[in-house]
Amino acid sequence: FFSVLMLLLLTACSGESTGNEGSTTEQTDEKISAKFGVISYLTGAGAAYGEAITQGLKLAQSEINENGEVNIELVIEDSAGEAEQALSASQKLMSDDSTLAIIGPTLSTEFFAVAPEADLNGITIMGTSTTAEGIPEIGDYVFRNAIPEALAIPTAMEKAIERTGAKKVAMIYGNDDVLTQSGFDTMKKTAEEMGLEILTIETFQKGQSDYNAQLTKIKNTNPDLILASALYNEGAVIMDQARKMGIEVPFVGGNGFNSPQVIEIAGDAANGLIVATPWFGESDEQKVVEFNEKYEAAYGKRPDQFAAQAYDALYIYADALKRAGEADRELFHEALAETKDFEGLLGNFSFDEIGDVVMDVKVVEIKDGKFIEFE
Ligand code: 1QQ
Repeated sequence: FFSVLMLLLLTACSGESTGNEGSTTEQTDEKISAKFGVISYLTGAGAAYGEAITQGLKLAQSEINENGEVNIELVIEDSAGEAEQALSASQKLMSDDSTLAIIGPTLSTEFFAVAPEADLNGITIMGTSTTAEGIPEIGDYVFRNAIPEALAIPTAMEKAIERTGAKKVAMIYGNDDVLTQSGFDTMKKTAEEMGLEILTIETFQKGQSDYNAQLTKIKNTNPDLILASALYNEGAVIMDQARKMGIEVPFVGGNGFNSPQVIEIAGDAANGLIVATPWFGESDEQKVVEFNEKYEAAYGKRPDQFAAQAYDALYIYADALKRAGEADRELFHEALAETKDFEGLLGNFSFDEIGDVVMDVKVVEIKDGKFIEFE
């Protein structure tokens, strides 16, 4: 009898979202349920990015659901950092009519494969870590809450140059990844605009383990500073090998370096890395301290930038869902696009008219094995 009653109640509540199996809590009239698809880099060389992102999402999910206004289900798929796998994961998610919107994938390389199709299908998609040039421009349904390299890198470079007085720079970047290529383009343009002398430009590929040839050339040009655009695995090894060769100058890195994995892999060799980020984990701001504590209690480690951005992203989605009033793809899209002055963990957040980020960025450096504020 009870289950029949529940069924009647559910059908009476809404014709929309009856697919929330696993939800045993009582339904109230106002409660909106929604299913979000997540595509994340969970296995392979850059899996720490995806691990942080999904942990940030899950922490936010449990808080949001506990709060009771909306109920969010996350369906998480692994992309392994591969564009093709990300695409098939997204097709699986999109073919489910009850998927309201998508979060991810992790890498810009993957995102450029997935987002055009989501856009074509009228499914909102938001990157929480995708910082290459041109992401929100993919289409009307495409958003991100990660700071674009075009904004982050010049901020980091200006501060680094101002403080070190560097005039001559060497550059190194991965030329087989959308983000590392885009970060390099921004670094080069910024260096030219700042009147810096570019001594040499070196390239590498994903998974490379020996940078001796590139670093020898860089060392011989005697730069004041190195500009590096890399994901954490390659970036950390580059720094490690550079220090072992006696290259002591600071590095300015792109978003790939915003992972504690750089310190984990390179150890002391990571000291002297300068990078821009909206996240400062050592902050004594109440909301940051609380987030650190909750995250550490849940996952046994400190959160990083990627966890923080994903955490905010789900709150931004939940906020849009509330304003949409129901789990409808069109209403959700409209509500999300109107996100303005959202107060998140990372501060005040709005979308601009194309779905790109409007928020502040900080510059941090690695010193004594920690990301500290770069004054
Ligand atoms: C991108 C990035 C990466 C560092 C995400 C993990 O910024 O691919 O756009």
